[in-house]
Formats: sequence, C-alpha cells, structure tokens
Amino acid sequence: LSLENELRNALANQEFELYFQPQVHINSSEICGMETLIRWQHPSKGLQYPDQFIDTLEETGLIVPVGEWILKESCRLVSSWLKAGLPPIKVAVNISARQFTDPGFLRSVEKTLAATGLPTEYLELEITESMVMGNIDESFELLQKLRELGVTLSIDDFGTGYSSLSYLKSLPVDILKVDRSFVMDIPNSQSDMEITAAIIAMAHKLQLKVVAEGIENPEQHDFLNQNNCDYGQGYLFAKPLTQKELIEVLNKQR
Ligand code: G
Ligand code: G
Ligand code: MN
Ligand code: NA
Repeated sequence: LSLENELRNALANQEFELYFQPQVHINSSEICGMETLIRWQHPSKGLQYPDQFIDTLEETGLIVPVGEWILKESCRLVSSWLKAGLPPIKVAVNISARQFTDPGFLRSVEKTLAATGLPTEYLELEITESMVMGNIDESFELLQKLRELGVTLSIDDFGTGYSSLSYLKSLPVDILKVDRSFVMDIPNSQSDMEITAAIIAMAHKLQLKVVAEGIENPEQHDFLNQNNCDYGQGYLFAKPLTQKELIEVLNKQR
C-alpha cells in the first residue's frame, strides 16, 4: 500500500489522533491556551509524527479533508470541555497552505463553529508567512473575514519565512509565534537574544501579542519574561499531551 492510500484509509478508519500542547502566560506560567498537534496511530507501526506524513498529505491534497477533520475535532473537543466546566482555554489549530487557499475554507470554519457550538473567541488559527505572501490581496481579504468572525489569527514559525516587514504593519493578525530556532540557543547566542527581543518589541509596537515556541529551560523563560514576551510554549511547561493528560492538567489548575 502506498503512503497516500494508507493515509486515505487512516482518515476513513479514524486513525488520526489529536494531541494538545499547553501554552502559558509567560509571567505566571498559568495555562492560557493549547495548540492542536496531529498524530497517526498506525495499525502496525504505532504512533507516527507529522514529519512522517504531513508532506504527503499536502502533496496529495488529502490535507484538505484531514485538516477539516482536525479543525472540527478540535472545536468539538474544546466545546465539550467548556460545557463540562473545565477552565476555559483557547485552542490554536495549524492550517496548511492547501487548506488556506481552498475556496471553501472560510465557509468550513463558519460551519464548524456553528456545528460544534464553540464560541468563536476560543478558536485561533495558525498560518505561516509564506501562505500569506503567495497572494497578498486575496489572503488579506480572507484574514479580514476570519477576524470578522471573531477568530484569533497567529503567524506560526515567525522569522523563518520570507515575509516582508512592510506587509506586517497592515497584516490583519493578532499574534506572532517566534520560531523555536530563535529560542533554542538562548542564553548562549547573543544574536538570537537580540533578534528575539527585537521581534517582541516590534510586535508590541504593532499591537500584536507574542508566543515564544520551544522553551525548554528556565534561562530561556527568564529571558523571555524580562523582555515582556506574552505567552510561551515548550517542554519546560508541557509536551504535547493526550486528551486524557490535558484534562488532568486542566483539572489541577481549577
Ligand atoms: O507535533 P510536532 O511536534 O511534531 O509537529 C511538527 C510540525 O507538523 C508542526 O510544526 C506543524 O507545522 C505540523 N503539524 C502538526 N500538527 C498539525 C496539524 O494539525 N495540521 C497541520 N497542517 N500541520 C500540523
Ligand atoms: O506548529 P509547529 O511547527 O510550531 O509545531 C510545534 C512542534 O514543536 C511540535 O512538533 C512540537 O512537538 C514541537 N515542540 C514543542 N515544544 C518543544 C520544545 O520545547 N522543544 C522542541 N525541541 N520541540 C518542541
Ligand atoms: Mn504551530
Ligand atoms: Na512553529
């Protein structure tokens, strides 16, 4: 069986699973959100990570139906947790380029919110710089419409794509996610510290919030706190968790 056909079966047989990585307020370490990360429970090979299958999903276009499932399942779960009285936190869902440029995307977000009953303010969509830069006029319009729905928008892997700073000032988004590659070598790399501090300062001047990714040690956390980073995500706080593990963590926090 080709990987493509295996992935087709995986969707039909519900072999995909959602993990959730908590995001925290940098200054208190309290959980304020989570990012959905897909995994594939392969019938014979066990748990598969996105680097083993995301590219194939993209190339085959399967990412559109799979991405729709990820969005719907994320909204459905978070809506049910809210109804069960767990502490209210937002969910950030990664959107792939193929999904973003699919003409049905806006409609599918609207339908998903309506069908799952998730209040719009609990949904965040993560897109990347290159997705926006491909077709600036069209993507600005789409981002604007998503925002009008009340969805929060963030730029994932910020600093690694080739976006132009001149567009950033008018880009209709709410959050920049500083890529893990800038955080990784703090506190040893002076230049990475300068860049990270500059991204945070620039974002704040543009009224954007900042999430730092890949925080693994207290030195990185301290540096980001001293430089007024808003939110953080990384193994120091929590790894991507199963639904059961996430619910345990949320229950402890209430
Ligand atoms: O989960 P992991 O830690 O290995 O994720 C690796 C990368 O795979 C992420 O940076 C992200 O770009 C991608 N990825 C993970 N989950 C999803 C998802 O649900 N949808 C999309 N489009 N990409 C994802
Ligand atoms: O969407 P994005 O490309 O940012 O996906 C986040 C990826 O980074 C996931 O694969 C997740 O498992 C991984 N990750 C999350 N926190 C850490 C961390 O602290 N260190 C490292 N090395 N990877 C992390
Ligand atoms: Mn992401
Ligand atoms: Na990222």
